[in-house]
Amino acid sequence: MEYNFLKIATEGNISILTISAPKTLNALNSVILKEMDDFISSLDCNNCRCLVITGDGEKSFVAGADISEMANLDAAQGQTFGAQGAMVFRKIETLPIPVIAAVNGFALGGGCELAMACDIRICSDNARFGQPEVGLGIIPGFSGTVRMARLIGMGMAKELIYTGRNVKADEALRIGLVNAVYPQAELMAKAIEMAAKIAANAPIAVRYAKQCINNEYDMTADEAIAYESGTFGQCFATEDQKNGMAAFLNKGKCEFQGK
Ligand code: CO8
Repeated sequence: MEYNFLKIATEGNISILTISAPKTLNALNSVILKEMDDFISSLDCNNCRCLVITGDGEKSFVAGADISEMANLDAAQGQTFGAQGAMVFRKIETLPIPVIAAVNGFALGGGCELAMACDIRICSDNARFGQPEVGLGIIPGFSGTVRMARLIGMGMAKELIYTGRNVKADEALRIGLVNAVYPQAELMAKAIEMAAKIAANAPIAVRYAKQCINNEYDMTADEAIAYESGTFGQCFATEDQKNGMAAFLNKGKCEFQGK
């Protein structure tokens, strides 16, 4: 598929999605969101074992939703635009395979929300995170009020969303918004290294782990424990489990087939 605002690359069984709208620091408009939806929906998760999302250039991951597109929306149009972004980000969050955000600069508004919809966030040392929406007369509309409190806790999420202040990479690391910070030049190599480590593991088990962590979040402890036990049991119906354990017992290494 041809895209105007996305660059797609593949390294082995890892896919790399680069959002590319240099004139607006990769801000998300409805066309880019549609292209992201098309790409996510068409991704072959049987062959691809991990997705990395980044932004083009060295300045910005995604500088938010496109303010020029939003400026004249009425309430109904605002809801439609918000729902479009929220739907695409939910597809990313629930994609069967893990998604790593390699945040290479500004991750503001919808950019921070996109990063939070990914499973794991790492960033460059020049990255800046923030939810500046209240300074524009709106609130985070791509599920930022939902995910930020879950990720970094209610108190810190409320501070960041009410003040709209920017968070530098070192603070993002301290508050758990990102897992690691690297020099800009090393970021993509580190993201691919992490993706390759994930991709070398048993893919069905990795999927089940993601499914468990996501789905168990909204369950009671008893429901969650039962859900994990059931899913754990399913692992024993895979060839990967048989081959992985046999390889361990024979002091070898397993090339998992995802069966
Ligand atoms: N939308 C549209 N254009 C943008 C955006 C954006 N979010 N961000 C940057 N641009 C454009 C600038 O207008 C500028 O264009 P031009 O060259 O034509 O003047 C170009 O990108 C370069 O930007 P700057 O000159 O401003 O670059 P600086 O290095 O001076 O500043 C910043 C970089 C700090 C990132 C600055 O551009 C900025 O503050 N951008 C806006 C950040 C922001 O407020 N983002 C949040 C937007 S709101 C949002 O994301 C809500 C999500 C939920 C939506 C729900 C819908 C209902």
